[in-house]
Amino acid sequence: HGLTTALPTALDRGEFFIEYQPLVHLGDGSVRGAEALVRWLHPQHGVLGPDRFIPLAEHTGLIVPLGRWVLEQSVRQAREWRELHGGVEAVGPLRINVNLSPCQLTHPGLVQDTVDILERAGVAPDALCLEVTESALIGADDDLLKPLRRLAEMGVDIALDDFGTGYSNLANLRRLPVSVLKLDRSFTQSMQQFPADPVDLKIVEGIVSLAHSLDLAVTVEGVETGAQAEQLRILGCDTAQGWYYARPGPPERLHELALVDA
Ligand code: G
Ligand code: G
Ligand code: MN
Ligand code: NA
Repeated sequence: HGLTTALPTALDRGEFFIEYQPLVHLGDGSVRGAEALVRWLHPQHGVLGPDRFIPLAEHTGLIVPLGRWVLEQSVRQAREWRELHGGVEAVGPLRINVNLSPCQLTHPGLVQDTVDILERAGVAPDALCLEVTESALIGADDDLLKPLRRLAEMGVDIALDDFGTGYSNLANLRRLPVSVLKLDRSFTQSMQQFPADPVDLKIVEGIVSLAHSLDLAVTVEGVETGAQAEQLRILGCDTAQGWYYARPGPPERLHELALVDA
C-alpha cells in the first residue's frame, strides 16, 4: 500500500503540518488555547487526516518521532503566540493541547523529551496540556501512569480525551493524574435539540458535578451550534471546542481569533 511505504520518509521530507483548533471559555467566550491536530500533505493524495495515518504510524513505531515533532512544533507555536498575544489578564497566555498515542506513553523518553522541548522553547510546563484517550488508560498499571504523574507534578496538564466512550470506572478517575476531562462529541450531539433529552442532560450534569468535585475541568468537543454551547455552559462545562467557534486552521488564524476578544 502506497501510504505504508511513503510514511517512514514523510517526516524527513517535511510533509506533515499542524492545524490548531481554538479552545474557548464557555463563560466569557475568550480563546484560551488550542488543540494541535496533525495532517500529512501527501505528494499524490493531498491532505490526509490523522485517521488515515496515525494507526499506521503507531503500528510502525514512527509515532514516537512524529509525536515528538508535533510536540516540538506545537510548543514553539505556543511560545510565538505568547509573544504576540499576552492573553486575557488573570488567565495568562494561550495554552496548547497535544495528543499522545498509547505508544508514546510507554516510550521511556517521554518525560525527558517533553522537559527538553519546553526548555528549548522557553515555555512553562503549565502552558502545555497532553491529551490521552480514556481507552489508553483503562486498566493502566503504575508503570504506565508514572511518566504521566511526573509530568503532572511538573505542572503539565493531562486531559482524558474522548471521555465517556471508554466505559471506565468513574471511581478510577481518582487514581489518574488528570486535571481535565474532554467530554466526547457524542454528548454534544445529544444537545442538538433544545431542550435536550432529559436523560442526556442528567448524564452530563452528573459527569460535570463528579469532575468538579474531583477538581477536574471539563472541556466539551464537537460544539457546532450556539444552542449546544448554551446548554453545555448552563450544565457547568468550562471550555468548548468545535466548528461553532472555528474549524482547525493555520496558526495565524488562531492568533487572529485570540486577538478579537483580547
Ligand atoms: O480533527 P482530526 O480529524 O484532525 O482528528 C482526528 C483524531 O486524530 C483525533 O482523535 C485526534 O486525537 C487524533 N490526532 C490528531 N493529531 C494527533 C497527533 O499529533 N497525535 C496523535 N496521537 N493523535 C492525533
Ligand atoms: O482528539 P480528537 O479526536 O477529539 O480530535 C478532534 C476531532 O474532532 C478532529 O478530527 C476535529 O477535526 C473534529 N472536530 C472538531 N470540531 C468538530 C465539530 O464541531 N464537529 C465535528 N463533527 N467534528 C469536529
Ligand atoms: Mn484530542
Ligand atoms: Na477527542
